[in-house]
Amino acid sequence: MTKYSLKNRCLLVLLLLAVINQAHADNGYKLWLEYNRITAPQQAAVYKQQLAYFIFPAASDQLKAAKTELLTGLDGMLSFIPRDTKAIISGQTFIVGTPRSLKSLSIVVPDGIGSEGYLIKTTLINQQKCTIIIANTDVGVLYGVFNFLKLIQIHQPINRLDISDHPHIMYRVLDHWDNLNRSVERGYAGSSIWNWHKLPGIVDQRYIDYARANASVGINGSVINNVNADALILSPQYLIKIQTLANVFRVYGIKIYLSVKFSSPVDLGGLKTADPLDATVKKWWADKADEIYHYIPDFGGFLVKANSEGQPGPQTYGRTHADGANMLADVLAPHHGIVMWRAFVYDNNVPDDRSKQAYNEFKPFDGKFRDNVIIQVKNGPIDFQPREPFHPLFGAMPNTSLMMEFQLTQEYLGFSTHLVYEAPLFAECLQADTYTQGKGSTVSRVLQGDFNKKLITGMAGVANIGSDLNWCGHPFAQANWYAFGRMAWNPDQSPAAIADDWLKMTFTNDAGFVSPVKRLMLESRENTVNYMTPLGLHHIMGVSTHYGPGPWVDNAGRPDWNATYYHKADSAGIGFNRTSTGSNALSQYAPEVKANWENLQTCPDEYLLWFHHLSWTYKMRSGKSLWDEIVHHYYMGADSVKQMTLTWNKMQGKVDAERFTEVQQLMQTQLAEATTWRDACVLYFQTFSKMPIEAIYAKPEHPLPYYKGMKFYYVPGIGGNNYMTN
Ligand code: GCW
Repeated sequence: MTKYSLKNRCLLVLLLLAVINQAHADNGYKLWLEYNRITAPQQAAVYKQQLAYFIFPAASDQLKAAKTELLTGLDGMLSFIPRDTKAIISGQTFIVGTPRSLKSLSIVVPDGIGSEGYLIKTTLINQQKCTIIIANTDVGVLYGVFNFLKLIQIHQPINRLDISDHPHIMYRVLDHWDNLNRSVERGYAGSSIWNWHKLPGIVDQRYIDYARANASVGINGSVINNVNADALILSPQYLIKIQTLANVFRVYGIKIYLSVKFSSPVDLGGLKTADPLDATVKKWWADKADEIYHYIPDFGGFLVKANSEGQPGPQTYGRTHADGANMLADVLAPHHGIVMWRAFVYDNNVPDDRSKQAYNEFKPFDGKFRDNVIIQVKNGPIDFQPREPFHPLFGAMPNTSLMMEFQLTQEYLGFSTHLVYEAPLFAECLQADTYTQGKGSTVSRVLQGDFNKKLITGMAGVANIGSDLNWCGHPFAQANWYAFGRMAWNPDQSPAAIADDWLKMTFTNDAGFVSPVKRLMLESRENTVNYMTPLGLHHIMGVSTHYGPGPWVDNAGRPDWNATYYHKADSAGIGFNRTSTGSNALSQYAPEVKANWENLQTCPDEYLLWFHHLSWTYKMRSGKSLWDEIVHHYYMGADSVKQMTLTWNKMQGKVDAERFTEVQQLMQTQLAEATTWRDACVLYFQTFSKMPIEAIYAKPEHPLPYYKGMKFYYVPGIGGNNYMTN
């Protein structure tokens, strides 16, 4: 007893506590596939009883992956592995597979599930009660297994199941803006996860875990390189590296796509031109396609940014977007590949409102693209702003396949220090009514091909993934990757239901945590709109870096990169007049939408300054003047971050200490940055309004020159050794 002094004993206790604490530490690497142990003994016992035996023959790589996942999940949650059986033991057996893999059981998959759907059902087989997870294909089984595991992750009963599900969108892809030097354009979570130098020899476990996470939400494609593409990606040296990635991804039902530089025949092939109508150019691309498919037989296709922000394209050679896209489509068609051609085009030499240019350039080509071309359109007509109205191209090209491009990486949403759950932003756009086919023609229905079944359908998310331990920089940014996958699978799912699942899978099922934090997530995007760009303001961030406020920016490289181009604040008022007395961008929408947004009585406050230039004293619905309303929104936004910190502080002890502290610190940073946004914008706009900030609000901490003079060095996301400041 006397062997240890009191001091030593105290040290031992401290050490033990540290070890226990360590056991609860969680760096977030496992994402929503934590498979947390179910600690309530009775609940665990019920699951174990129901899952005691299984029949899961797994011959293919995909089925093997599904089986491994299932066992990993059950082991993690229940600390138990089911036993293989041949005979069904009633009420205690589950059966997993396809009609082919389960041939001895004569399983029938119901109609409508398609090639990627699945059925999870409690049923009778040979008069014995069992649970089946079945699909037409191995990848369908994989999706079914992930969803079955989810039921247990979120503590659902599994004794009376009848779930049949299938994707509503065909191409569900992540777009990585990753450069070959491992910098990530607009990436805020470290460097690229593709370790090009070590490929093809070294298969990083991250590639596998990335693929697992994607498959768990149904993402079936990955564009692995930046749309500002390097032609080298098509060289044999890189194709062999890409082959290794493709081999990993294939097991999880994910196809690889490449962003290609339109001038590759010149840059890489040494040709004199990249004119899409030139025979040698066509041959170069056809040979290149054959070469790619030699390495990667199930290669998905190309993503192209053409004639946009300095990238080459068919217009460089006097040709059209259709000429360029169709030429590439023709070389991919024999291999069943597709072309995703971006509509993100605008040109400062075109003397028209930037928001109108994509529509003007693409609408005339409706019906002119090959069947394996899909036009990738950003959710709004400018550029992933905290809030934009839906892009007028949705519904406007009924004879062309259109896919959605959302941005998961928070280029305009506070990078990876701000907690912004993006599903409400996605849903707002997806549920917007385009009226292009009458009332109810929502963006979601347009994307699902409801108005032309022959089309191919897709949704892309610009990835927020990097080499950070927790993948996305902010523990809550993982929710945006997760939500994107869920909404690409079914665009009509609710942000609240997705947040609920994600919180339970990622953190805990404790209702005392899930319910307040879910509310916090659901409000977070609106908070950010309020402290950055309320009432329809947009594009007022720092130049180039896009970090922090920059409403004063008026000397950027191009006029349409200036903040002043967008807010048009002057002594008379503020806002961009896009009505028929202004740029008339509204004419690009269906008459019902145009009428609604053109009329100040019906235009929602959210879009007010996007479409209208109004006087500072304009009387808002609230009764306040426009100026007071702007100020109110900025203060409300920053204050809501303060509220968020208070809610989070109460969560201490409900989640692991590591992530609790990390989020707590991130929120303090967010609060400071939100306050900067508020003060800088209010002070700047006040130089035009000349109206006071109501006395109920705290005075900005510093005068305007202080904010204008803020310098930020080596801001992440702009690549290479670029050293740009605001
Ligand atoms: O939002 C802008 C970004 C660019 C990006 C471009 C695009 C990849 O600031 O960094 O380039 O959009 O979507 O092509």
